[in-house]
Amino acid sequence: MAIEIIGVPMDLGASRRGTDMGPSAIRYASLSEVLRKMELEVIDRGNIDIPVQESLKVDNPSLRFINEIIEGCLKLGEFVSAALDRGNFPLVLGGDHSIALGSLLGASRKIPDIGLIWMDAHGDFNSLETSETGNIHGMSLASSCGRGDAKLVTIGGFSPKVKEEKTVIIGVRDLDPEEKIQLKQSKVTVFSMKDIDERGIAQITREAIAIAGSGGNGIHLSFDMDVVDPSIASGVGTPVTGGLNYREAHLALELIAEAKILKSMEVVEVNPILDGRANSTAGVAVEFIASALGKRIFP
Ligand code: DIR
Ligand code: MN
Ligand code: MN
Ligand code: MN
Repeated sequence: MAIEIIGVPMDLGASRRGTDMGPSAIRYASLSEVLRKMELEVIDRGNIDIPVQESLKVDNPSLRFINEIIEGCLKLGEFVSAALDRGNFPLVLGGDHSIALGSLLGASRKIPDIGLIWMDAHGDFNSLETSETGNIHGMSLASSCGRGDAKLVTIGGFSPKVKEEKTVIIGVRDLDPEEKIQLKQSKVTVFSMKDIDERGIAQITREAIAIAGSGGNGIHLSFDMDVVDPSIASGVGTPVTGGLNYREAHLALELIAEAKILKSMEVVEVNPILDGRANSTAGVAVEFIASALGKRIFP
C-alpha cells in the first residue's frame, strides 16, 4: 500500500483567497520526506486542475462557483477512486472544504457504508436555505449526507455519500443559527469543544471511532485545520478561538491510527498567505498527517 498524494488547489468554496496555495504549502513543509522517513511508500499525483478565481464570474451568489466546484470534485472523485482501486491510500491536500464532496464521492463509491470523522471548528452543515455566505465549503458535509441543493447532493450520481448515523463531527464551536437546527435534527453525532473540555479528547475520539467505524468497513477522515486553536494554526481562512490544542489534536489522530480503520484522509483550509509565522500551519499539518498515518512517539 502506498500513500497517494492528491493536491486540490481550490479556493472557490470560501470567501478568502489563498487556500489554493494549500497543497504547495504542505508539500513545501516536507510532507513526502516525513512520510518516507516513516517507511511509507509515497506517490505524488500532483494537483487537480482547478480554475483560478480571477478568471471566473460569480453566476450564482447563493451557491458561489457551484459549477466549477462540482467539476473539480468530479475529477477529484476519479483520483480518489483510482487510488483505492490500486489498493493505495488517498491523501487529499486542500484546498477549501468544498473538496470533501469529491473525496467522499471517490471514497464512498469504492467503500460501501464508509464512516466519516469530520474534525472542524464548523459544522459545514449549511444548505442554500441556511447559509449566510453562499460559500459551498460551509455546505459540504450536509450535501454529502444528502441534504441541500440537488446538484451538490447527487454529485457522481448517487446519494448519500455517508450515512448520518456513521458521521461524527469533532471540535465544533461555530455554527450558524439555522445550521445548528439542521444539525440537531439530523442523526449526525456532534462532539463540540464543550464535550471535549468536559470528557477529554481521548474518550471523545474512542466514541467517534466506535460510531464511525461500526460495521468494520473503515472511515474517511476529513480534517479542517481550523479545528485546532488559531495559536497553533493561524494560516486558515476562518479561525475560531478555543480550538483543540496541539497535543489534543495529535492524540485524536494517534488513536484513529491505532484503531486501523482509516481508508482515506483529507487536510483542508490551509491558507499560507494568512499564516502568522511563515508556513507554520502547513508544518503543523504535516505533523498531524504523520500521526494519522501511524507515527508514534514511542513504539
Ligand atoms: C460559515 C463558515 N458557517 C459558512 N464556514 C466554514 O460560510 O457557512 N468555515 N466552513 O471554515
Ligand atoms: Mn470545514
Ligand atoms: Mn472550518
Ligand atoms: Mn460561521
